[in-house]
Amino acid sequence: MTLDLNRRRLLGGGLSLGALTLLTGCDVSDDDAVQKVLASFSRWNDRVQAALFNGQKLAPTFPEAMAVKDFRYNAWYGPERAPRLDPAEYRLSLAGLIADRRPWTVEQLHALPQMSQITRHVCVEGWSMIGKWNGTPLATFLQRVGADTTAKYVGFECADGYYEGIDMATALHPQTIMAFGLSDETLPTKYGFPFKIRIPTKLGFKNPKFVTTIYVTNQQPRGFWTDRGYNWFSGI
Ligand SMILES: Nc1nc2c(c(=O)[nH]1)N[C@H]1C(S)=C(S)[C@@H](COP(=O)(O)O)O[C@H]1N2
Ligand SMILES: [Mo]
Repeated sequence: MTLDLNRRRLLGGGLSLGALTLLTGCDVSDDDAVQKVLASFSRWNDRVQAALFNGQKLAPTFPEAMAVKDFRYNAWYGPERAPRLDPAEYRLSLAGLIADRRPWTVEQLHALPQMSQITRHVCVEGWSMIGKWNGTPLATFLQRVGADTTAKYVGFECADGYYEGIDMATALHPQTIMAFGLSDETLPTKYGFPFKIRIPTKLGFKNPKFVTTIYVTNQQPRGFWTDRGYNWFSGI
């Protein structure tokens, strides 16, 4: 399933995991195929990927019956060490190029308009899984707080010390959500309570959990796994 550069150029921003499946006949749920997709992600230079990213092209969605209820947990430590954030104490901090930087409570966050998505999460460790997440488009939230959406990036800091950042086109993408629920239930502790940023156009590690700060900036935010050698863009 080697796609040469010209074919990649032809595919342009339309290249998705679904398209790769069709073109290559590889089932991306197959671990070996996932590895090959991942290898092609890394070979592809960040800048080219960002330029080709189409802000409106949707990641594949799946029927409800394909959503896995017992979702796989992942972090660099075991689930028993996942931060337990007290819903009464928790506050989401806002920083950077945002007009209204008042902190948000869980109650306020849960009152935001919500949608659901059934999409595939792909982890660089070579597994993928379809899940159902409920939440608010990050674009809706950014507009609500008066974020400068002409800025280049949105960054995230997490209760476990993790950190990530995305370009504004990805932040405003209609499938990029603040996920408050998984499998129609409140997002459990280990999956990122009170919310994770769910981005089906990105690899799993660009989906930060236990988010405690959202900031808007023109400087490219660092990423936990990018600092450890993975591509910053890591998307489709
Ligand atoms: N805060 C935080 N977010 C994180 C991670 C982490 O270690 N800490 N791991 C990332 C990785 S590598 C993956 S695959 C997903 C796993 O999310 P899940 O536990 O909901 O499957 O979370 C991502 N977000
Ligand atoms: Mo991952």
